[in-house]
Amino acid sequence: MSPRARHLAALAAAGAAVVAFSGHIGSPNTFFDGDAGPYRIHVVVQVPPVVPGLAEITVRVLAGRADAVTVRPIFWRTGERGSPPADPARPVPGDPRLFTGQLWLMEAGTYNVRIDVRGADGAGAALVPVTAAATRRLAMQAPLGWLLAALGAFLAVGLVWIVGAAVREGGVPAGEAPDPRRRARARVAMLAAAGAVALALTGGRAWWNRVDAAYRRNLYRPLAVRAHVDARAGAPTLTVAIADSAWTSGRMTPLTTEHGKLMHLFLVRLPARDAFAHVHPEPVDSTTFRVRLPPLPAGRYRILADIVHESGFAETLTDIVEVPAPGAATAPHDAAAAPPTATDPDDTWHVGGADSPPGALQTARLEDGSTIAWRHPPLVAGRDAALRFTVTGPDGRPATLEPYIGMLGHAAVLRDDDSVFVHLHPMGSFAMASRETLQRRERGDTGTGRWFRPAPADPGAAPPMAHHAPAARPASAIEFPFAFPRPGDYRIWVQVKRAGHVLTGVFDAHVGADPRGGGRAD
Ligand SMILES: [Cu+2]
Repeated sequence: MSPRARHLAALAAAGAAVVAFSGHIGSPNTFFDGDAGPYRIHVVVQVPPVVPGLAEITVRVLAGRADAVTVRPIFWRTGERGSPPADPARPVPGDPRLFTGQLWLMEAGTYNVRIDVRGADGAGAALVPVTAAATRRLAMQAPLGWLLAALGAFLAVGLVWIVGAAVREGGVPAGEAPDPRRRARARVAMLAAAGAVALALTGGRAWWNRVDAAYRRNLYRPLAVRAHVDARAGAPTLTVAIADSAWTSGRMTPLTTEHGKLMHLFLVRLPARDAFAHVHPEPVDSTTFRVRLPPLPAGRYRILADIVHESGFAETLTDIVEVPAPGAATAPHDAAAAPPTATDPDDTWHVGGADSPPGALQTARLEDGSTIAWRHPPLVAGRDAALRFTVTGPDGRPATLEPYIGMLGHAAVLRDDDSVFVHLHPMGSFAMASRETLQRRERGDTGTGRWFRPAPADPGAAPPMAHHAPAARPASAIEFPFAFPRPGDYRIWVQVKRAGHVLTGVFDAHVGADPRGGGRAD
């Protein structure tokens, strides 16, 4: 089938539409801030409503004299050699620093979008991972269904009628009536035509149902997990088990590390969202992860676990757990398993809500007496605007931030109904590991070849195409490229590190609807 025909078939399948998925929940678009050689660029990839489908990409050149930008999607399995040539991105009239282009994403899975920038400052390239997956099947709207049914009936009846008229009156001179023999033949022909139409409709229906069933089978669902907390001897331990045949059957590529961890797990207390933790469970076996919990207040918690597969596919697994009161012993679920002995020094937690209500200037007090501030215009769904936070020390001077888990800052964004969750860092909204695994594949290395364990350090590895520029220079401000996908109320936990301590600032955001009607991503 040609790409176009497949595209049409995908569209035809029960009026189905797909949205691509970026490894987070409910926020499909990818944001990137980084370097393409001598140029500093900001990239937004709006993933297509169908796969195969067209992604919209905008590239803003923030620094450097650029005059040409090309974009190229590289699928993880086919690599650079099996990918289509680069397409030019067109400059936007009236804005010489903005370029837009379109990319065909032909298959569900992870792509590296290669962005090449050329101009007076030379040539540079950046890779932005984009994940496309079908996540939804839309029902056909009733009025459209009735309209199509009426048109179809008109065509079917019309075809039978035309066959009858052709046989009955085809050879009859104008003005003469057809004889009874012709009329009888016409009736037989109409019967045959009706039979043929009925067969074609039945066949079409079978084809339609088959395409629809295949589409439903391939709908993206995050891996199912089962999580529970054991509290023995005052050391509550969280166990997360991947309980999904897609994983246990070994059909998926193993996991790889993101910033040195196989799993980044966030806990948020329900319903008030007044307790938060960011922990890193360690693998116990091929399906089970375990971590000693920090001293969190008792209650029900939403867990959100970010993982990245070696295919570059990033996803967020979620469940709800009950954390017991300190000192309360629960019946152990798994008496044989010993709790982990060490606690990851990068595990952090914070108890408390936002210090200031949503507004143009919001501040939060941090544990060490410093202050984090967020100044922003009114927030609008779908509007691309970086979230920028500044940190001031207790002495009122700009604080010097240190990298925390490889990045100058981390932000966890959660909508009040849990329908949107994003883990942001200053480079953007994607998993760094998605890009690294695709680059490793590009060098001919298909993976670790070992079940599940993190890849060993690779001395032959080429340096990543864009370095972690924000972490290289001291700063008191951090910026996360992002656009809230939908209107609503969000809570944001911003994590920075200062003088060796990880500090968490909590903010509430009220996001309005785009008056032009955009910003819908559900
Ligand atoms: Cu983490």
